[in-house]
This record gives sequence, structure tokens and C-alpha cells, in this order.
Amino acid sequence: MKQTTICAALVCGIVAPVPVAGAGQPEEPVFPIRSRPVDGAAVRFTSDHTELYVATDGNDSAPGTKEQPFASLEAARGKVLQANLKALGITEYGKPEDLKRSLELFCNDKRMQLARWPNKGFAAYGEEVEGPHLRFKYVDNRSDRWGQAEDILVNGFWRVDWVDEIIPVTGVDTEKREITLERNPGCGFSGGGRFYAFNLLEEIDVPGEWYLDGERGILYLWPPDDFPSRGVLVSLLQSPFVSMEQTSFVTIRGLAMQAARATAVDVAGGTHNLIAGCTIRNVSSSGVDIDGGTGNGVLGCNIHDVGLEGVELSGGNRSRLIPAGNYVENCHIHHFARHKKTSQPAVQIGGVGNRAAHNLIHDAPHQAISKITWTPRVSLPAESSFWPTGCDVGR
Ligand SMILES: [Ca+2]
Repeated sequence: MKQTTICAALVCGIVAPVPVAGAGQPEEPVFPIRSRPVDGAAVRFTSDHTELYVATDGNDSAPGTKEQPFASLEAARGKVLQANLKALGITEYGKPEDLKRSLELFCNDKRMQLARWPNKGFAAYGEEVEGPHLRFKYVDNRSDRWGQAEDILVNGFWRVDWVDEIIPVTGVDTEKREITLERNPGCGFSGGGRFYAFNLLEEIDVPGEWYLDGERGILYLWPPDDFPSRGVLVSLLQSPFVSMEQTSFVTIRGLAMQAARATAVDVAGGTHNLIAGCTIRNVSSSGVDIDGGTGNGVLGCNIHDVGLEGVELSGGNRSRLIPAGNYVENCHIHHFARHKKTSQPAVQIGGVGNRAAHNLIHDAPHQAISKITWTPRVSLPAESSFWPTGCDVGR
């Protein structure tokens, strides 16, 4: 059978959603690649019309909003920039709570942080308040800022320390000091746990934090220190860069893929497909998903800053114990599980007879390799660093 190799040094990112004069138009997709490279375009941030507020009772560490003004003009000047995405033709942002499919922002190839509190780690929450939906007491005065905020999200360890869950907030009662959630956590709730809140304009207080007013299409950013030396990206692509279904003997080699609201490479069935020497970063879901087939592999890839797992492997026949022989080898996988902290490993192995070997894995918030499989073959790296955010993990 003929083998097909797709090899390029193309960076498959969307620099901007609308071509500008002289910019290259997206090329017709070459089977089976779907990508939208656009050269010469850029999302433009400006401070010309930024609405920053200053008040005598303000605070220079505040975000400079109407509710939380700066104390001095010096602090306000040049801190928070804005881009009118609607004016750029960007009108579809996804729902904030669906982080796998919502717009993300990258500066100099680094994911910017949706404005959050606390800026790192977690804060304690108080006891549950009886009601039809989960409501709990907040214990830190910081939440007093959020009374008028919309679309707040909270991520918390709501009962056990090995399951975190992101849940939308439906209300913050600053008089009763209560936060109400849209639904109960799947694992239940117990008081005294930890959480952080994000998607809050009120919490832009350090470089790199941003917020999108979806109704007006205005994106706010406190730019990072190296802004904007290599440009700004917003993710628009809502499908994998490469999708292969019942495809065989195809090699994807040397591609750099970034800024998609999806898994970067999706392989369903087929045999002896290979993802080799690729860089996959800044996608909102997984790096590579190999679902079934035989002899499909990921080799020598650099996968980092993905929203969920680095690589998912499945395939094989459980009832007859027929191995699939899918694999991930010699890969460097780090800073994954950016959206959900637990149960999103660097390599998720399912099915029968699949293997992970000689991979360098580090900066894992929870699991490095997770096995739900028969006859697995796993070779752990000699040197790996894991910094668990949750518990119930080990080697
Ligand atoms: Ca913040």
C-alpha cells in the first residue's frame, strides 16, 4: 500500500480571522489537513479608547474598571489595552464555561490567563448554605468585588482532593457573603475546600491577564512584559488541524500546530499512521487522539500547553485480548491539563496492547500516565518531575 508523507514547516495558527490587504488567503485544505494560515494580519490592541477609571478612593493594584478604579493616572496609563474583535470580524467566541471550544488569547506563543483570583493556587471557601442549587459562604473579602460581574467561573475541589470541576456562578450576594453555583458538583460538596474564580474583568491585576466582553466583542488585556514582540493570536479554528478516519499509512511530519479550539490531531481507526517530529501547543483540548486502529503512533513530538491530555491512545479488542499496538514514544510532554487539573494525564492509555515508552514528562498538575487498559506496556522516564495539584496519584 502506498505511504503518504505530509511534511512542512508551516505554523498552523490563526494570526487573525480576517485577511488584510495583501495577506495570503487560506489555502484549500489538502487531504486530510484542515488549517487556516494567514500571513501578515494581526489582532490590534489599542489604548486610544480604553476605558480606564481613576478615583480618589481607588487602588493602584485594582484593574481600573468603573467599579474598581485606579488611584492615580500614572497607574492607569498604558496598563490595560483593548481590542474590538467585532470590528475585526470575530464574532463567535464560544461559551466561557466550555473551555475546550471557547476563544483563547496568546502573546508570543504563550497562553494568556483569563483574569482570575487568586492569581496562583487556590483560596478557601466556607460552609454550604441550604438551597436548590449549591450555595456557599465566601470567607475572603475579595469576593465583594464580584457583585456586578457576569459569567464568573469557579474551579474547585468541592469534596475530594482528586476531582476538580469548573462550574458557572449564577450569583454573588455581597451582603450575605454567598456565592451560588449553576449546578451541584458531580462529586458532591463539603465545606472548607478550595477554589479559584476566573473570567472576571474585576480581577485583571497582573500582566498577562485578559477578559472578553462577549456581548460587545471587546477584549481587555494587561499585556505581558514582552508584548508584542512576536505577535498576538486568538484561536478560531474549531476542528482538528489533521483528521484521519479509517486512513492508513499516512505520516504527518514536522508540522507546528497551535491556537485551535479542538484536539490538534485526531486519528480514528486505520493502520500505521504516524505523527512524527511535530510541535503541538496552545490548543484547548488534547494534543493527539488515537482512537482505535492498529500500529498508529506519536513519535518524537513536543506537546505542551494543551488544555487537556497530551496524547490519548485506545484500540484493540478487550473480549479477545487482541492488541492494537498503538504507541507514543520519545515525546516531550509538559504543561498539559491547563483547563482541568485532575485526570488529564500526559498519556491516557486505554484498550489493549498499546504502549508509552521513553517519554519525558514534567510539570503535571496530577497524573503523568493513566492506564485503563489490558496488557499495557508502559516505560516510565528515569527523570520526571510531577507537581501534583490534586492527590491520589503515584508511580
Ligand atoms: Ca488576577
